[in-house]
Amino acid sequence: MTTAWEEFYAKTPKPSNLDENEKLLNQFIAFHAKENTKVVLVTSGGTTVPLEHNTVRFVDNFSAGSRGSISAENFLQRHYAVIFMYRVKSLEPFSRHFVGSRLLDMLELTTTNDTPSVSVTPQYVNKISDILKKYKDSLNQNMLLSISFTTLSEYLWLLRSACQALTVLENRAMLYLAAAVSDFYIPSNEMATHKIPSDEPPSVHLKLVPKVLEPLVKLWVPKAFVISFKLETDESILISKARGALRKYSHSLVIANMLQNRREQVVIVSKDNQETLSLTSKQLQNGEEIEKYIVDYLVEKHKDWLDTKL
Ligand code: PAZ
Repeated sequence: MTTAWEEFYAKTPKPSNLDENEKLLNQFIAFHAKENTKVVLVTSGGTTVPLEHNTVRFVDNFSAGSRGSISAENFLQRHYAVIFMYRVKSLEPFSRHFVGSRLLDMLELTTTNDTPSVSVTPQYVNKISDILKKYKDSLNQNMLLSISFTTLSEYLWLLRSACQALTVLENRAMLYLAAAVSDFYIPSNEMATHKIPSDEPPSVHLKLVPKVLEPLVKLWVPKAFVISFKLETDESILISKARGALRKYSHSLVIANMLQNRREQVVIVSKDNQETLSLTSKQLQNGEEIEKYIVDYLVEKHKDWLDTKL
């Protein structure tokens, strides 16, 4: 019998740039297989579900990409090579520090004899050069590969390809699945071709997205250290949902977070334990980010787990 996820891939056309992305993934992973580096796949940002093939409208999933982009920087800091799989226009490592008009606010314009010149305001030179150095180093040392998606189907195709490419690294691969992935979608063969007319209320029939964590853990990267995320708005069901996911998919850890306080608290749930990581209001005021503590925790857990595989 065909499973829901097999049916999804059989019926959903693959993205036109998938072959190119697979090439980049294979080159990056082959390099790190030789170097013996640990590699983490960080997924980040929300997926869209188009309502029309010629898309004017879509349903979007909430996520700015903060969790993923901050975590990616912290994994690099801990010497992991990072595959950053992100939603187009969501936050990216390093450039996230300069979004909106922040970069412009750090620059000065002077004009001498009608000739304009631009420089960094002295108080920001250290900050910019520090971030720029880390960014350039991560590219020059081939430690960061960024690949992007927008729609749910692009995400699911890319995720499978990334997982399959990571198999060669066996236990050295970590998956950090922070993207906010749609639970509902319209199958390609049921989607309107053109813009849905607005002369009467449309009837939109959404189907459940197949839970790909199951084949991911069992078939695509069975030896990897896999961490999924669980986002809820009702605290009373958060931990039971996280435990339910662990029971169902038997992966390594679930990071449970509430929409309302996700920047300051997460609970890391394992089969027989749960640990709360939180920031004090003073730490928050000082600009500390919880992702540093999450990544430190995971790096240690990955190390302990690798030791059990020797
Ligand atoms: O990207 P962001 O920092 O705004 O939000 C991060 C998050 C809440 C999307 C992430 O921590 C998360 O829980 N991702 C999984 C969401 C889900 O349960 O589908």
